[in-house]
Amino acid sequence: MAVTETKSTCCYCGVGCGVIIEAEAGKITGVRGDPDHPANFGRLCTKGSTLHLTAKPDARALFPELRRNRGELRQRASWDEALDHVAERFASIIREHGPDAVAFYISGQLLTEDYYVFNKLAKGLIGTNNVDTNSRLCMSSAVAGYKTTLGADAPPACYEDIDHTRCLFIAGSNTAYAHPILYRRIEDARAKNPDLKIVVVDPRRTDTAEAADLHLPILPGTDVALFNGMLHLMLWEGLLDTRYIQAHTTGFDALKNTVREYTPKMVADICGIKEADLMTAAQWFGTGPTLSMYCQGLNQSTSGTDKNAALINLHLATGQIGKPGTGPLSLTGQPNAMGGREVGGMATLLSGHRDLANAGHRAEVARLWGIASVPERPGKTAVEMFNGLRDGSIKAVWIACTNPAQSMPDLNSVRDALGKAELVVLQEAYHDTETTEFADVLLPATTWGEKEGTVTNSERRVTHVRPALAAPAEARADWQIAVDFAHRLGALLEQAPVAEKLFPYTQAEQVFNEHRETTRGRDLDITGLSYALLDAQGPQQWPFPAGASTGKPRLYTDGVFEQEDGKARFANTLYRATAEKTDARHPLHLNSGRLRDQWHGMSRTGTVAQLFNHVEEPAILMHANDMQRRSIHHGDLVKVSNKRGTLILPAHNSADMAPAQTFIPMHWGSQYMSGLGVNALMPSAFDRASKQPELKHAAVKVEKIDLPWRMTVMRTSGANLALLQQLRSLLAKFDFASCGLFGRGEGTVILRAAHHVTPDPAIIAELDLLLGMGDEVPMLNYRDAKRGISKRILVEAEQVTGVRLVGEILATAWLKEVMANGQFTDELRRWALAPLSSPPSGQRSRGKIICNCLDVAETDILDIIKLGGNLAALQAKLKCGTECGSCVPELRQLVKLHGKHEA
Ligand SMILES: Nc1nc2c(c(=O)[nH]1)N[C@H]1C(S)=C(S)[C@@H](COP(=O)(O)OP(=O)(O)OC[C@H]3O[C@@H](n4cnc5c(=O)[nH]c(N)nc54)[C@H](O)[C@@H]3O)O[C@H]1N2
Ligand SMILES: Nc1nc2c(c(=O)[nH]1)N[C@H]1C(S)=C(S)[C@@H](COP(=O)(O)OP(=O)(O)OC[C@H]3O[C@@H](n4cnc5c(=O)[nH]c(N)nc54)[C@H](O)[C@@H]3O)O[C@H]1N2
Ligand code: SF4
Ligand SMILES: [Mo]
Repeated sequence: MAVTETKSTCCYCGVGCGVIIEAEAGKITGVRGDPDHPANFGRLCTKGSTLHLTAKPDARALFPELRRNRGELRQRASWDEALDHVAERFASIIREHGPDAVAFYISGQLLTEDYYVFNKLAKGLIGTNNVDTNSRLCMSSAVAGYKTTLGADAPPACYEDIDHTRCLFIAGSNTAYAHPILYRRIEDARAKNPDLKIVVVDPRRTDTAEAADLHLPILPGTDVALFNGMLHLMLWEGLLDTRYIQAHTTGFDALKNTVREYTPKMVADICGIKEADLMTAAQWFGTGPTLSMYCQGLNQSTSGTDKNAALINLHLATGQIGKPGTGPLSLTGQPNAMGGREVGGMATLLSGHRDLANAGHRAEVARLWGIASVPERPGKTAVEMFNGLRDGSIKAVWIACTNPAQSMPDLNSVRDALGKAELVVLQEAYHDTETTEFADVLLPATTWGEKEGTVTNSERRVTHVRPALAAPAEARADWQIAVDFAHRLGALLEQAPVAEKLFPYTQAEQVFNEHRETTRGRDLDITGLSYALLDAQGPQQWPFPAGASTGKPRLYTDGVFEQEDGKARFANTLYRATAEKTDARHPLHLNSGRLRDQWHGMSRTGTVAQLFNHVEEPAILMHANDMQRRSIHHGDLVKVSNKRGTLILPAHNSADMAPAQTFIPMHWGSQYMSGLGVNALMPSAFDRASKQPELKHAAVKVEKIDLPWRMTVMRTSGANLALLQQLRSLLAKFDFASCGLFGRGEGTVILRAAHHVTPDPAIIAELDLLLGMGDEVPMLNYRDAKRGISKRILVEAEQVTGVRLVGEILATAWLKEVMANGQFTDELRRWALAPLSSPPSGQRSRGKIICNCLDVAETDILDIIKLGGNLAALQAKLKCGTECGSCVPELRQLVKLHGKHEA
């Protein structure tokens, strides 16, 4: 069978790397970076380079499923049954309660074509603006920040500016983890240009911060004060470009008045940083050329729009925009957050960067779509939409390509809302997510490697996404599902001809061509693009109007902005504290965000064993003093709580955290741990302008919790994913539990659990049955009932394939190594049958895997560093950091922390 190669994109982050997918006999067998793609020139990070390992049907949603009544289990159904049911329910709700009683909650991971069709379905056919997306949790403050200042939602800079800048100002972005291939470009630029200064603004000492020339560990939420304080200093130091301000902007005087108050002393106090550092930042920024990059540390905040605007103010005031090496470059999170904004797939936007609130824009869109009007009433944004479901004003919700029961803030209310909804339709590529539990109808969607369409990355670059395989089983493309539904709903609403006319598409390309037309004459004009051109000339940046031969790498080079008078507007930004203050009862800040090797709710990355090797279990990161004060040791279980919820998980001591601050990764939800994950604790308070919720800050209490009964289970089976799926049903039966994979290849399933008493033996019996490690199975079995200790070791064909430790789990780390090796040794036999529970002496575990590509562990790395080795020595001896490079920032940090410093 011949191997086919298909050019496409990575489906993870907004860097938008090009990939070449290798497929053989109907299976994806490999992936590599596309050397011709201008986002990555052939490189991929740990997540991108393991994409082919996620292409397996085991965890996928493959057939439609339906339940007609709550309380029943969903049953497999045909597409006709499923879609007719949904159409009938939607039609009856719309007839009885009006179009605003239904809603669509979609995703920045959809392709532009998918997005376009959903938006048109809601606004064009049904007549509601209730279409919002997970981009509300992600980019809406960036959109609002750009629009209030520059007049249009367009990142003005490009990746190449990294090579031309002298000050890279990174705020609220852990680029090394979240946009790794962009970070590789930063490392390259630094190597080439020793004058390049990197400033990182982040309350946490992330790998990105660690590598910076200046880290400003500001207190959570104080960015506006910082940026205003920098402007204050730049003003006094004569670092402003007054000619630029005069010629190209308005509103400076009001802002000048405001920032007068932001004295260095006051700002240093608010932000918790040194005045001298503030001065350095202002000087470097003001001298420039300065390129800023920012992400969720700015966006996910009740002052997210102001944070964005206050940073853009600095670029305008210093004239650092529209020139090489300058500009405010908002990093988009999801692969197609930009595309979603382009088609206006949100409750407040319309196609082609138009505004819902603008009557002229509404008329234009209605004309383009050939309908009388588009609805005027603003739609509900994400948090409001789930509130609407809870209070009954919205009866039905259609969710596509996002997992709100895991990713929305204040999960207990969100789950309450989903439980109360009359109808929940979920269009998913994977079978088990936190949201699947609430779905009355599950519609199987195609995903990475199977879809066609386009995406736009952080630098406005559009790439043609191509399928390498046909759809598996009965899965269908997202846009096709929406089109099929539109025809059925149209018929029921006696609007069949309208629906036919609005949704004539049989190919993704037709959708693209229609979307293209809506951009004519707009800031993002792409009338010069086509699938054929993208295929022939590669990915292109917008604007790319008809007749152009290339897109525009930079915007506003002429100093003319998208505001009516052509001038950019300074926003008069005032610092406001975060919505939720810490106090005596909830004294700690809770922050959250991403890990290097996991993606959001882990439906995809959670199927790949090696992606757990870097960080294997959920934990709350804390400062040593905060732990000490509470008598918490590294690894102890703690209870984290506030008025919205509770979460039990291990506490880890982390030098990255400032006192009184804690961090929980966003990835673990109820599919991978007991409890709902960090969003049980996050507030749904949102920014007034952008409606983006504050997912980066909550006030919490942390207490040590004593759960004496402990268990670790590990099993290598031929059907890991199926086992993982079954184990999930047991997670909630323990006070604490987490499950996942580890190792290489298919890896090993692991379940850790703790409970305040010995659990019901029936639960353990059920577990044993799932594991195939019941009493009837011959295996090594040591039991000390008095001490409550038991050890079971399953050996199959000379390989250790199962371990179950109860009561005492000290040997877990060692046994993980044993399992990963597989080899059954005498030493293991002796240990298994002895009362001893700690690992045999001299046995150490490899610890965290730092280099995922070459499987290099922390312990081996530290050995070399302690002998005086530097990064080059590590790369030469262990080869770590020589493949995708994602671990290089961490290797540098380890050398810095543990190396022998030259005297
Ligand atoms: N590995 C990985 N990469 C991803 C993703 C993933 O799931 N996994 N998701 C993608 C998506 S959708 C997104 S949106 C991006 C997000 O990319 P990033 O925004 O870079 O990632 P986060 O970890 O969410 O948050 C960034 C930093 O904001 C800091 N922060 C918290 N509060 C504040 C504050 O008040 N001020 C400032 N200045 N900083 C603060 C946090 O400490 C954190 O280090 O990542 C994308 N890339
Ligand atoms: N505490 C906290 N919460 C956060 C954040 C944070 O920093 N902290 N970040 C927020 C941000 S920035 C974001 S972007 C959100 C992300 O939150 P979500 O959007 O909920 O995250 P994902 O897990 O990526 O969900 C995408 C879903 O789509 C499915 N899927 C994959 N491909 C396809 C496809 O082609 N079609 C369809 N129909 N389905 C598909 C996947 O299986 C997955 O379940 O989380 C937000 N929540
Ligand atoms: S940086 Fe990594 S996750 Fe992001 S697009 Fe590139 S390969 Fe994918
Ligand atoms: Mo995001």
